[in-house]
Amino acid sequence: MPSLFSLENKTALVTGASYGIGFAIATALANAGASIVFNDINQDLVEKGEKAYKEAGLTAKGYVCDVTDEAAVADLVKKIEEEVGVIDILVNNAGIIRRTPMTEMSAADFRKVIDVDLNAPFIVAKAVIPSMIKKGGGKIINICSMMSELGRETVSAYAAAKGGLKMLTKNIASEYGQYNIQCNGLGPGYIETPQTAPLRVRQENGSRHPFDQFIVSKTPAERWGTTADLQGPAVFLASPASDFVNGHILYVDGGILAYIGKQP
Ligand code: NAP
Ligand code: GCO
Repeated sequence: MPSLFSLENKTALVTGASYGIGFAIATALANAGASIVFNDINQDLVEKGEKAYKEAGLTAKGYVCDVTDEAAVADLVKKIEEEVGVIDILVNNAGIIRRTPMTEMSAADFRKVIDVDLNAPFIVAKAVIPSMIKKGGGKIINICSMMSELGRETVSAYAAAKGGLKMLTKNIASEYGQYNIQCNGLGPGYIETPQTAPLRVRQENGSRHPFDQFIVSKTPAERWGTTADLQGPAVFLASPASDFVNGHILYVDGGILAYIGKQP
């Protein structure tokens, strides 16, 4: 009996997966048996990603594609279906953040974050669902955030996008569950990646960044997450083990959302 967590004979597209969380998730899906395809925004990043997968002993085919470009995404999905196969698993991972006080943020910057972090998951999901329906089902995993549930200073666009992504996840689950498509969110806590590097940079006196200390104090696990912490939950949401899990946001945050915080 194949494992409930086997992804053998499945094709998985992970967006923005040359490094960071996307790379870790794609690696886990590959180790569970999936064939990996990924995209990134330029050829250099795609080549960097393909080299990294090869060094990890994995095969992954990379494509250059800006996930906010609907025509480019349609071409990407067509090319993947011709060259690799129908996409069984989609991980909408590509994302950006802009940390600026809202009253100082330009509308253009706000729109850019919404475009990558919310509009693009819609665009890519819309492109892969028709073939999933024809094939008899599929898995969509949207990478949400603590900011799908909480706000904080300077991340208004990102929180609006990730909050919207939570509801887009629930709506895709509602609209396409009848076709055996499960759409769920994976909500990482604070994870050590290039995106959060500015929040962890050591101070001149060698002390940890105040935000670094703050996050550790707000996390029952008393540490930042690593991309490896996300691998098991991602395989679960991509596998038959989660066939009756739909519209759920699985938070992988070390307990941040459960914790009121240590008494001063
Ligand atoms: P990251 O290190 O910044 O990587 C994001 C990836 O997405 C990069 O490869 C980036 O390429 C790519 N990308 C950005 N815009 C794109 C576009 N328009 N088209 C195609 N690819 C694009 O971020 P990360 O920390 O790994 O985060 C990955 C996802 O997890 C994001 O959705 C993020 O919001 C989410 N998340 C992160 C954390 C965390 O603590 N790190 C926690 C919760 C959720 P470039 O290098 O060209 O930008
Ligand atoms: C920030 C961080 C967070 C993380 C993540 C938390 O500036 O607050 O970048 O937003 O990226 O989304 O789950």
